This record gives sequence, C-alpha cells and structure tokens, in this order.
Amino acid sequence: MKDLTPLKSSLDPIEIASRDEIEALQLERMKWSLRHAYDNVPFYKASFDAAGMHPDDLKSLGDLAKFPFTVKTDLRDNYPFKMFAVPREKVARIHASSGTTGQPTVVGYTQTDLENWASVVARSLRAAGMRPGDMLHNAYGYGLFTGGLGIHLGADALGLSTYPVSGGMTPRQVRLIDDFKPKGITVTPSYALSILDEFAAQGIDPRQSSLEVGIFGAEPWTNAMRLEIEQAFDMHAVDIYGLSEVMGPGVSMECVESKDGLHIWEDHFYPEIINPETGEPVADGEQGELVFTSLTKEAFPIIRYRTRDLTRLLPGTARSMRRMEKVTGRSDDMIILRGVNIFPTQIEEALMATRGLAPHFQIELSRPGRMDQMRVLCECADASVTGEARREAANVMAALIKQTVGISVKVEVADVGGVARSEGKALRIVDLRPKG
Ligand code: DLL
Repeated sequence: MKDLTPLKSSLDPIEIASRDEIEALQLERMKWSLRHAYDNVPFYKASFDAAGMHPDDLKSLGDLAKFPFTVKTDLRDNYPFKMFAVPREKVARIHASSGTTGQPTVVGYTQTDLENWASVVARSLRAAGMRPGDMLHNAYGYGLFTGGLGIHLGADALGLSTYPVSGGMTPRQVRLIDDFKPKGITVTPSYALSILDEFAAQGIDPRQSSLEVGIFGAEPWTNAMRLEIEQAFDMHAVDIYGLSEVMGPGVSMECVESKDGLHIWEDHFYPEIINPETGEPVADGEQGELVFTSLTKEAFPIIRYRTRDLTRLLPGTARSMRRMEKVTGRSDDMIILRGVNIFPTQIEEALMATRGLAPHFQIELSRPGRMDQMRVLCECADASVTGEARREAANVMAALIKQTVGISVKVEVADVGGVARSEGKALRIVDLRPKG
C-alpha cells in the first residue's frame, strides 16, 4: 500500500493548532451557539428555562454539562421544521432520516452551513489521503440520506473528480471502478463487501484495481474487518463518522497515516461522553455515550445531543483534535440476551477470527419457548467449504462467542450468497421476538 500521508502544509491550521487555541475558539463559538439556539428555537428556550439555565451561564467549556440534553424524540416532536433557527427561506438544503421506525427526523442547512460541511468533509477526505485532482467513486446513497450529497460537497471543495454512482447496481460499480480507475471509494463497509463479491463474480482481481483508499462509515465495523478489506483490495481502509442530526458524514475522521481512531473536527462539533444510565460525564478515556453540541450551525443548532453511539474520547495524535475510538455500536442495537449485553461488532469479531467463513452475517433473535435465542447466520467463504468443514466453522465461531461474550448461540453456515446483502447500511439484527 502506498504512503498517502498528507503534507503538513496542506492541512487547515486549526487541525494542528495548540489545545489552548482550539479551546479558546470552542468557548467563543459555544457561547454563540447556545445563544443562537435559545433566541431562535422555542424548544431550546423552554428546555433551558426548565433546567434553570441561560446561555449567559456558560463561562467555561465545562459549564456545558449543566445544560439539558436533546434527544431524538425532541426532534420528532418538532417535526418538520420547528427545530430550525432561521427563517425557512434561509434554509438552503434539507435532509431527513428514512423514517422507517417512525416519524422521520428532518435537518436543515443554510448556505454557510453547507460551506462548513464541505470544509470538514474536504478535511476528512484529505486525511484519508485524497488530493486535489484525484478521482473518487462515491457509492454512498444520494437522496435524503446525508452520505452521498455530504461526501460530494466535500469532494468538490477539495477539488476531486467525483462521480456520483450512489448505492446499488453492483455489477456497474465494478465496471466503473475497472474503467474509470478511481483512487478512492466512499461506501459503507458492508456494501464494500458486496462489491468485493462482484469483483470475483466478474473474474477481476480487486488487488489489481486502481483503488488506493476506501473511506468507510455510516455503520459500525471492526478493526478485523479493516484488515480483511485492506487485504482483499490491497488498499488503505479508514473510518469516517457522522450523523445527520449533527451534520452528516465528516463529524470525525480517521487519518490514513495513523488509523488509530477518529479525530473529531472540534472547531465545529464539541464532544462529551456520558454514562448512558445516569447522564453524568464520565472520566477522561472511559467508555460511554457520545454527546455532541454544534458550534457553528445556523439552520439547525444542536445542543448536547445524545447520539446513543458508544465510544470513548482519546487525546489527539496525527492532529491536535481529540479522537473517538471506533464506535462499538449504538445503544439501540445492543442485544440483551439472557442478561448479557451483546453488540453486533462482537459477533463480527468472532466471525472474522473463524476460518472458512465469508465476512457477511445477520443475527436473528427469537423466543421459541420462554427463553430468547440468538441465531447467527453466516455463509461459507467459497463452494469448497462443505459438510464437515462447515460444521467445524460453525462450532469454532460459536465457541469463540461463548468465550468472548459468554453466551451460547446457534451459528448456521449457509451457501455462498445465503446472507442478505446491503446496498447501504447493513441490517444486522432481525428481531422475531413477540413485541411487548
Ligand atoms: O450515517 C452519516 C454518514 C454517512 C456517516 C456516510 C459516514 C459516512 P445517519 O444516517 O444519520 O448519518 O446515521 C448516523 O450511523 O449515529 C452511528 O450510529 C452510525 N454511524 C455513522 N458513521 C459511523 C461509523 C450517517 N463510522 C448513525 N462507525 C450514527 C459506526 C457509524 N457507526
């Protein structure tokens, strides 16, 4: 793999500024953001007033912890535009969550917000090793989802040659990579695996492709999966994180030269980690729920938003801005099985450590009697894995899960193609348990 480390002179000065400079800028911007939210969004006025807090009470960054949280239902309750802090006609772009599990969440951006978003995504793409003039295959979905258009904004700002292929039509994805010869690909890790399968189906060696870096996010993925993808494509694989409520892709990004967690672009997004049960801040470096406060957003300021993503904060390395460790999972995706907490990433780790299996999986939860049961559906790596070898792989993986997570699960190994493929975010959990 090529060394893609960006030149120091190409970075935004704030990326490598001193902590004092970063914190001074954060404090000034946080004061503005709290006031802007309080003065322009009735929800924030009511929520601050109810907590007995006023924007003027913020004297230091630590004071933020005295302000109330914002949660997903607050956004749903204010559907569609009541969380906007500017007149509707100043909103240049609207995105929304798919709304498959209820009321969609709607977010808005002014022209300035779009410029800031472009700049943090450009920074992220540069941290991945992309340079002006490089070609990008952008396979994140275009539409109300922030992935496709968000990456596109930043790619334009960095000066890449981008083609908006979006997700789906997998044979065409491979064809375009083969014909156009992009340097980078932006895609969910699970869809990257579908593209990988398609390379094999077309008899093309992915290691001979032009790709030098893959920029993967929008769903959890493990370091074991990173190695698998890097090996399969002979390219770097780096992690990009974000959520629509806070901006979209580009809230934090891993640097290609260090691959040691994601630097949060702290000049725009202020992170905290709290204990999800008590809501109290945890000690530095401890695991908990990630909470974000926007520092510059005009149309949709967000104060102490509980992301439900679990991670921990670490000091800066390749950049001065703090890092978040790879996300373990969302608290919503945490499975509680017979009293044990399990995340799909733990199943992914066991799968990646088992020989003879492909990196695709789905978890099925059911309740045949009184006890909840978990079945992990995987598939064999290739058609040569049959009979005894399949049973062996299933046993090895079940034993690994028992060892690392402490529960007994049933592992089933299907034929090649037996696990449903994603074209965007993978559906990891199918819950067949009776509701209520
Ligand atoms: O997924 C934005 C995005 C697009 C990020 C493209 C990266 C690349 P939402 O659809 O609002 O936005 O979903 C946000 O996805 O709260 C996490 O649970 C999860 N997520 C996003 N990036 C990562 C990541 C986009 N790198 C939700 N690792 C977040 C783990 C991620 N989970």
